[in-house]
Amino acid sequence: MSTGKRQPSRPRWWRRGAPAALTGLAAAAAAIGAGELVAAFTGADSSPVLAVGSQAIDLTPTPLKDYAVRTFGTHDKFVLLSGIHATLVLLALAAGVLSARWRPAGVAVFLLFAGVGAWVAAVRAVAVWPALTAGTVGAVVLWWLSGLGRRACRSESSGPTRRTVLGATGGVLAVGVVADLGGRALAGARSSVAAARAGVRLPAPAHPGPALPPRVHPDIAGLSPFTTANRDFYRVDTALTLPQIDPRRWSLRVHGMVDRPLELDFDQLLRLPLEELDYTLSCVSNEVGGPYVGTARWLGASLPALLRRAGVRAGADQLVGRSKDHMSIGTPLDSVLDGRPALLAVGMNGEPLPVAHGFPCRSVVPGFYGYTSATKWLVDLEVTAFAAYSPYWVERGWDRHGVVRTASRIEVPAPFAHLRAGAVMVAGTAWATHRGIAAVEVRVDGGPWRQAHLAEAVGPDTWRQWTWEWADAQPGTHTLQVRATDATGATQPEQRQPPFPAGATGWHGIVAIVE
Ligand SMILES: Nc1nc2c(c(=O)[nH]1)N[C@H]1C(S)=C(S)[C@@H](COP(=O)(O)O)O[C@H]1N2
Ligand SMILES: [Mo]
Repeated sequence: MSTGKRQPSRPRWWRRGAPAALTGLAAAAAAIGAGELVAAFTGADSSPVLAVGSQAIDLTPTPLKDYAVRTFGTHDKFVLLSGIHATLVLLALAAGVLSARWRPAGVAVFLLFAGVGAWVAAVRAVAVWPALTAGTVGAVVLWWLSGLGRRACRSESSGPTRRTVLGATGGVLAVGVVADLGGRALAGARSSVAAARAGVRLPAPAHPGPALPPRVHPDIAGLSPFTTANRDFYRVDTALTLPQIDPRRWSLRVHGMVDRPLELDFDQLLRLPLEELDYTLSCVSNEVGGPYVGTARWLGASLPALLRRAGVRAGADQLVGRSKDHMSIGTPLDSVLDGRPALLAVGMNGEPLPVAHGFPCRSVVPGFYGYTSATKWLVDLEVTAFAAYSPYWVERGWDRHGVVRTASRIEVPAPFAHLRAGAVMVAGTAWATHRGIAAVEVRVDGGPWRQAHLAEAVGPDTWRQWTWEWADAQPGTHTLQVRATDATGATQPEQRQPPFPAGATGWHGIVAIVE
């Protein structure tokens, strides 16, 4: 080069812009860290990131939410939080660059954040302090770092060097990340009800469930067990952090169109005669052949008995359950009272309800999808009318009744399994909760339907497993399909419908390769 001077390898906007952007990132880390630390004392659901995330879930249009559950399944919340964090990173980088040009601009971005966070907190009725602290800390830190940066640029001999600015930025970033992780760990430890749950002693049932007949489960490798272990039970809810309810501070209010409103604490609930119920719970969002279904032995008090004690008034046709996390779930009242074993459940497969499944109390009403019957973290029951109130999912367009549709799936062989020609065992599960399964049929390559062998039934409220021997599988690629008939004689329709708004329909099929 003519000057003999080493040319900068990167353009000027990068040399100036990248460190400036980093100051924005560091300020954001400090802000989030401060917010989490304060939230550790004001309650986990006041964390600004979680509050904004929860608000986003509630504002998400139904088709998008449906898509998210379908595409990301149980990871939908992780995807949402990642999206929020990615958005924050981009905004923070921009705030850093802005404040290098004009210091008040970056500060304004953080104050705007504080405003949005505080507004969301107010709407959700959680503490506004975490959001206000976060915004203020972010604004002050960015003001300070961008000041340092300017003075370094003017390269006053006594002023800070570029190295000092980068060091300060890195230090703030590290402190922010540590505060974030620490705040979240502290919030978890402070609010955890793990110890309280471990201390719960469930009484023996007054009405124990009969032992499961041994032949409810065909012993075939790859077929799901009849009873789903708690740790394998699907989880669907809108909770970004699991509500932590200390049973000693829990109570259930029963009110609305009743003659004698009542309130019941956990000890009183446990003193009621408890029943055991084997019951298959399923989610309306389950696709044909999907995994959002499970069977457990639930233990709980009779829900209809409690409603009778309160005295249901004429004209009521809906029972609305509300949870600690403000979910509302409405069930047709005549069904709850028609003699089916509806429960206020406290136990699941021999232990207190896991926190993820509604500890300390949830409802279950056989025959209905979870979204119209199975309120987790239940704290309030209101007897009302459909005309008077639309619960959360109904407000978002889902069918207000939510009666479980007949469903069946092939579990063995697995999709695209490579099989040896000859005799092949086909097996799976079918459910039509509260109606019961009367028949399951299987067909190969669109040929005639063949009756599957039904394993023993426990009752109409649980799924039924089935097997079918494919006697002479020939080499080639084959399609296997299944359909079930419920105890009313209705066979699953072939026509495919998506889960929205009343549950998926259509036959499940798999492709198998016979060699
Ligand atoms: N509080 C609360 N209860 C809830 C929900 C929820 O989002 N919040 N989701 C419902 C839905 S859609 C289903 S399918 C079941 C799932 O129960 P599980 O997670 O125990 O399997 O819970 C129901 N109860
Ligand atoms: Mo669901």
